[in-house]
Amino acid sequence: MEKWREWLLVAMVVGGMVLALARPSDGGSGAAAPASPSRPVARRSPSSSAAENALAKAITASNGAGKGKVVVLTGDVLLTKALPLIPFEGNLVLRGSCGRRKCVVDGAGKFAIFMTYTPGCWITLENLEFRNARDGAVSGKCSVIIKDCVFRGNRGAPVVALGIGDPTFNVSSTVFVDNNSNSTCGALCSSSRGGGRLSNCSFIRNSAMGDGGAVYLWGVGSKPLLIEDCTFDGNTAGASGGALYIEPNGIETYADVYVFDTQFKGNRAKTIGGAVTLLSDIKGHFCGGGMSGNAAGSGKGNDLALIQAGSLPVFVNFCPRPPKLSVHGVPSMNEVAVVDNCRLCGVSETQCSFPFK
Ligand SMILES: *[C@@H]1O[C@H](CO)[C@@H](O)[C@H](O)[C@H]1NC(C)=O
Ligand SMILES: *[C@@H]1O[C@H](CO)[C@@H](O)[C@H](O)[C@H]1NC(C)=O
Ligand SMILES: *[C@@H]1O[C@H](CO)[C@@H](O)[C@H](O)[C@H]1NC(C)=O
Ligand SMILES: CC(=O)N[C@H]1CO[C@H](CO)[C@@H](O)[C@@H]1O
Repeated sequence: MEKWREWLLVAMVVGGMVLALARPSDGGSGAAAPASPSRPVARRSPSSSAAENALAKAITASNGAGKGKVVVLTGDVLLTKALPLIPFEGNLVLRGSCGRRKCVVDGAGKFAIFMTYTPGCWITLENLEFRNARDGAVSGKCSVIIKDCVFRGNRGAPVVALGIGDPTFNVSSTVFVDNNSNSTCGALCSSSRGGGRLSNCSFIRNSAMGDGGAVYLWGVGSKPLLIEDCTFDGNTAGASGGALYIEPNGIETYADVYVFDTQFKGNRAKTIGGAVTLLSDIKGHFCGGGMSGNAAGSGKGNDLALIQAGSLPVFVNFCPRPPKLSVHGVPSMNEVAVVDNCRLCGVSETQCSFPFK
């Protein structure tokens, strides 16, 4: 079992305990001043320590007086200690307002940033940069909405990680650059069944020691995953799936993954699947986009690896027409890949042909 999954399981087990510890300070402190949109919490607090305190209070209040209220950060925060955990059923909405640049929340290479062990929470982040987090910028069981953000130079455990359960993610216009993970997924991973969407995101030079140099999705479930208008450039995996590694949870039949108008360039995997690795019983729908300059250390599937993990094949289709790709099938191409139709890509079936047979 991969390290981060183990970690998530441990997190589930200790969840109840953490919740009990967190309860006394949930909401009731009164000291927290989460802002309404017109009264930003940190506007009068230009120093990092004031902003750090305000952020900590906003987190604590996110299941009390501050639930769902927009907290506006107007200065950078360099963490000097760990922030509180996102409370059970908390709803934190944080927006940066630092003029033309993004306000930075910096983990100082020592601290994780937003963590939770309990479900039922939401985290919304807008117009912020997260740097130098150690062992996670956003992790746990909250659903996340991330818009116009940057994740740069974070390291250790996965940067954005959604745990087991039903959390969902909606990440748009966000850049993940130079993040490193010491297990799977250099940038984002999810073991949720809640589905999710990545839209207009860039994943640049992220690296993972295990599978999925940028993105690793496990336990996809019946809710679809959508990756649209994204770029995966120069990501590296110490194992398989230089940019993307996706495997289903084996409970639901067929998980749909839609990859629309997305470019994969110069990604590398040590084993197979230089850009993308899909395991059965995934249905991968690649519509538009392209792959170039990707490489697998084994020379097998420089672009794409399709792995039959159970008895079922991997379904994959490229629309409107198959590009010339380096594809590797395990155990063999004929057994793992089955032609699907192009309807879901908005192209009629007759315009579609199967690339591998
Ligand atoms: C890497 O992973 C281990 C175990 O998962 C963790 O304890 C460690 O702190 C991580 N981070 C770094 C920066 O090595
Ligand atoms: C995801 O976020 C985008 C951009 O903010 C928004 O347009 C879209 O409606 C959101 N989708 C869902 C399902 O919440
Ligand atoms: C896409 O994301 C970039 C940031 O990487 C942003 O500058 C651009 O405005 C976004 N485009 C759209 C259509 O939202
Ligand atoms: C803080 C950190 O580990 N930064 C690294 C992020 O990734 C790039 C490239 O993968 C490295 O060059 C950085 O040192």
